[in-house]
Amino acid sequence: MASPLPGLDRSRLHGLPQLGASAPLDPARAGIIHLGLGAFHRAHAAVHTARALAAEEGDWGIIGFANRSRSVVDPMARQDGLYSVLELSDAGTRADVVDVHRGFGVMAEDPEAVVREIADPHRRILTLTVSEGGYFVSARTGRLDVDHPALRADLEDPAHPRTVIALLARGLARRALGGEPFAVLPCDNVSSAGTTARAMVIEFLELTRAPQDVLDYVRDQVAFPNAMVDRIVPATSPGTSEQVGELLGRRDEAPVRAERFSMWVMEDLFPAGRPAWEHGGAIMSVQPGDVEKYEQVKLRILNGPHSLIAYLGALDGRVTIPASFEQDWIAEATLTLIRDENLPTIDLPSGFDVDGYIEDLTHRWHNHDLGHRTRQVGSDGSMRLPQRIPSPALFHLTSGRIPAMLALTAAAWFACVIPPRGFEPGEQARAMTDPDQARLQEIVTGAAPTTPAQHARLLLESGCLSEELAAHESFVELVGALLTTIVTSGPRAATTEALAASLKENR
Ligand code: CS2
Repeated sequence: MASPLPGLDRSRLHGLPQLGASAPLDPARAGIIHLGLGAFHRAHAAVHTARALAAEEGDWGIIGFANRSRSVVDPMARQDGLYSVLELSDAGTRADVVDVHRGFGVMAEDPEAVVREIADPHRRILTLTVSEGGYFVSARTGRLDVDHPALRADLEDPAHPRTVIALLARGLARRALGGEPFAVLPCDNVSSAGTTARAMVIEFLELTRAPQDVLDYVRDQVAFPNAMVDRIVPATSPGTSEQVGELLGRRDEAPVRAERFSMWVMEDLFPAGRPAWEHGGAIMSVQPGDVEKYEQVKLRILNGPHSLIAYLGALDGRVTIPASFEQDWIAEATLTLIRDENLPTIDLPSGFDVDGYIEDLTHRWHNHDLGHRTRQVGSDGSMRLPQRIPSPALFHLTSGRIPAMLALTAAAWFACVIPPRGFEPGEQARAMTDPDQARLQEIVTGAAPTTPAQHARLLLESGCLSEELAAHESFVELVGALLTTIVTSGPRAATTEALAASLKENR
């Protein structure tokens, strides 16, 4: 039997391709806190930060907190904070060791540690990847979701915060005592994520009757830059460690895999300083308002259509995004959604090459080596689709046109995750998870609809995408008709029907 590979640690880094500062980073002076230490952060912001540090030194080590699980923090701590990023593209496969993390914790186990870190004047920026649900925005009101049980518990007992919004509020309140400026930089696919996070934190502070000087501090001294983040990062699989082992000759227990493409555009609002991210591949200096335009590009050209590929593909039995996107009918549906329905709703950033972005994207979706799964992209639709469907759909509906590919996205989501009684969506769809699945299922079970069209109506009228959208009868009817076709004749027939109806005038 071959002898096991040596593990990854600082004494064995020599000769490996590395990303990070050449000078040691002092954990006590690490300038960044990250909440949500998962694969995306480690393949995206951490890589850009490590590259920035390689170009220009600074106290920008990262203290990383996982949400609940120890599955990443334990091996990373054992490996001196090191891990590798396996890059898979048709330009080849490579692995680099990233060296930028200097401390670890688990939010659910020790929330007070997060509060302490935020109050520490050496920390100057907090980055966030907590997914759409972590912002606690009500899809109904656009304000803080005060009906959410976890948030309600924090509102009742703000001294023992559990949710990210309450942790931020508590941490910033303590930091206000010293008054050092700070920046909170969200890195999730949420529209105007910085502005949104700021509004939720301030609303939380107001609802919990925070002192005026704390509110003044957060309003005046804490920046919440908006940002657009883009890199496809599938979940790490057991094969990732094997591939890294072959490339680096080391045993890495916490690798991540990603495509080659990576983009990060952010507002340059960092009152306490920042890494030289412009030297680490990020775009910093854009016109005012442009970052939000980049966010819309990302949500409507990539994320929304990505969901459509995942749901149609899963219903067609496809395991991965590339296997799904290489079906002609799925590609046609996706490109019609991008070009005809979503693109006209976007105000493009100045100088942005949208055709180039779309061309790159179709290439990225063909990446078989990456093996991004339809079940992963299709999960958490109840959190993701409210960011992806209602605004562009309303843009057309209010002008009397039918956004049929957006309706198809909703119908295919229902078919996969909250299927009508008696419809079997298949193994890939069954494997999709969603925190709201049981509640949505209950809505339809309780009302016992007799047709797929009634099933779709009940779900839409529950406001699961948006109450405003559910008030458009033509949209509700079309989602019902498309769900009926999926059930009776399959996703391909429903796609043909949607393509024929796309942007027809609604008379
Ligand atoms: C995907 C994103 O799962 C999803 O919803 O659309 O995770 C997507 O891969 C990234 O945003 C790409 O930047």
